[in-house]
Amino acid sequence: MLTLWYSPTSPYARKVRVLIRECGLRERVNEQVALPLDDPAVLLAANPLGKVPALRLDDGTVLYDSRVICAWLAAQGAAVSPDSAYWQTQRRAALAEGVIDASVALVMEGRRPSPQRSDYWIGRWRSAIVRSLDALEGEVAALHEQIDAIASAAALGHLDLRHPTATGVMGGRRLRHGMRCSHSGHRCATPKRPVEPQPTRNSGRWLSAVYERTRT
Ligand SMILES: N[C@@H](CCC(=O)N[C@@H](CS)C(=O)NCC(=O)O)C(=O)O
Repeated sequence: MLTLWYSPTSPYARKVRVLIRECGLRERVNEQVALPLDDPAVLLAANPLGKVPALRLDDGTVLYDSRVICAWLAAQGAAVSPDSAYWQTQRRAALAEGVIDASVALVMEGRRPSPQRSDYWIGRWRSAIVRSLDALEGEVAALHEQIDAIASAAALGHLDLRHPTATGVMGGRRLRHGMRCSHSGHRCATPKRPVEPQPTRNSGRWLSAVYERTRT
């Protein structure tokens, strides 16, 4: 049985729920309400961005965001559909893109006159970034030369560019290390003494080059 976490008013979730019905998959999906602003533990565990919708598949893996879920649903009837690795790559790309969204939102919020700034949203975006960098760090070995790795490098590059004093707080140390990206303002370099397991297949040099390109 698939599980979809959704909020009744979310247009992203609604899109997914309509497609579930259009694809004739309603019987296969257990739809569970999860109100994101309440930070339900089950949703945070499913999606470190803390957003709905999120879809747990039969094998226990989870997909988000709504575009990835919709693409997966649409592929279910197809004679040939991409394998699980493809969907997890798309899901990681969505995770990194969510970090970018939160990082950009923090910049925009910072440009508002201070009485108009929302500590509540600043706190939510920061928490989402911390959780998501943690999750990406846990998967650094899976970041190959694909869109998820590019989006992760772009996310780190934006965090370093726009929040240079906060990157330590927001984390990503192991992710940077795995991707061999240095912290705020320095060239990406291979660390002198590796202290963390290195990714099995990805090319640190390639990722460093991508990261550098996000900084120019
Ligand atoms: N790009 C995401 C956007 C999902 C999204 O922003 N969902 C909102 C509900 S409409 C949410 O969960 N917000 C919680 C938050 O921003 O912390 C998608 O397509 O699924």
